[in-house]
Amino acid sequence: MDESEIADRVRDLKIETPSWGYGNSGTRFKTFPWPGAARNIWEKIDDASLVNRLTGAAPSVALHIPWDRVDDYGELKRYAEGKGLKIGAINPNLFQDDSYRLGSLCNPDPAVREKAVQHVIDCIEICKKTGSRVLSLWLADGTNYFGQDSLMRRRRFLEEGLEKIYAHLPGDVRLLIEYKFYEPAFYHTDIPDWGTSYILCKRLGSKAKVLVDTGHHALATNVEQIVGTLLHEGMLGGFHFNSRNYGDDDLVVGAADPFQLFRIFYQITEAELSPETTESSGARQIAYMIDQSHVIEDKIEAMILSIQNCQEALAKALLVDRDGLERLQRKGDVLGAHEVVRKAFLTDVGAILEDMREENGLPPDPISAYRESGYAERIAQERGRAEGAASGYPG
Ligand code: PSV
Ligand code: MN
Repeated sequence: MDESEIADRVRDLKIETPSWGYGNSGTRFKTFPWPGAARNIWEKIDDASLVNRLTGAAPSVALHIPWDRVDDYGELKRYAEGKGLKIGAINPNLFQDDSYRLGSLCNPDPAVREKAVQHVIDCIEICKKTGSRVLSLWLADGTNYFGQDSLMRRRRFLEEGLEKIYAHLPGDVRLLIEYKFYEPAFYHTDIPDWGTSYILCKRLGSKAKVLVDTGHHALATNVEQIVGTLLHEGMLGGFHFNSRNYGDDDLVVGAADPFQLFRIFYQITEAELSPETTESSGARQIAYMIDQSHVIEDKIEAMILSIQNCQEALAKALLVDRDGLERLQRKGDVLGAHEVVRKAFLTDVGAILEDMREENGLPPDPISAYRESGYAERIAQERGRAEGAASGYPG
């Protein structure tokens, strides 16, 4: 692929940023108030809008309900549109109510299960009011001790709840089901892995797809293989991008392991560019989303850097000489084939990205543009330091 084709494809990559990444958040040890951190959804939209203006790549913002609850969602939609943004995925919060101690959709108490289903249905209404096309579901459900509850009974409850939710989905809204192998539950989680999420989605129907959060796997899991498998099955709905060294660290995308991010994007480009899989893989419908919580770093800069790292990984993946690689693969030239992808990864794509940005009227170096804009100083002065977590997670 030549440089101008690479630039065009990278320009088309749109990545959603999460409202909660703009507010204060912390660890279970401490939430450090960041000067100027957004205190409410309106300020989060202001910050997301700046990220979009500087990168040209983040035209939507995900909401978490109730953290971002407002009285008038039509007004919120119009406010976002006035700032050049769309409302993206709606994330129902099924983990912060006292009644969810033993779970939400899998709770042993039918009244709690019903309440959880109703909350998700309310969020579907928010999708309709905001024009959102994605309902993104993550459950904190699980148990801490063997024997605490019946795993199979919980599974039946889960299926029943999801069926009720799915029945309310409008035709143009997709349900993305996220998995996570631990935390906050420590013995089992009810949707631990992509396979469970896949089975649940398959039972529901074609509007349900799997959401891969890159931080939700055991260490040493081959995440790009999961991505490839889901693309093969046409079941990859979207990503929550972030990076991690240990657990679900929610660090800047590509910071901990840029090579893994490249390997993930390579799978996507392979599915997109092979005529046999372009359509069947659903690669063009993938919802690219960031899911980060910034504890000690500048939240806006972290978001810009995450987007740049995705663009870089995609550009490098597109550099791979596919025909040459396939010839070497078929010949069984193990290290020859490896060298093709390694070379692409090690190529500096900075100039391609800078030219692409300039051609599209964007600052060639969005981070410097942000640092020089005075925005951080201005919001620090106007908003001050809000105590506690604005997002409500964790705090
Ligand atoms: C859970 O760890 C998760 O990845 C889910 O996507 C949540 O909605 C998100 O983090 C924010 O808490
Ligand atoms: Mn996530």
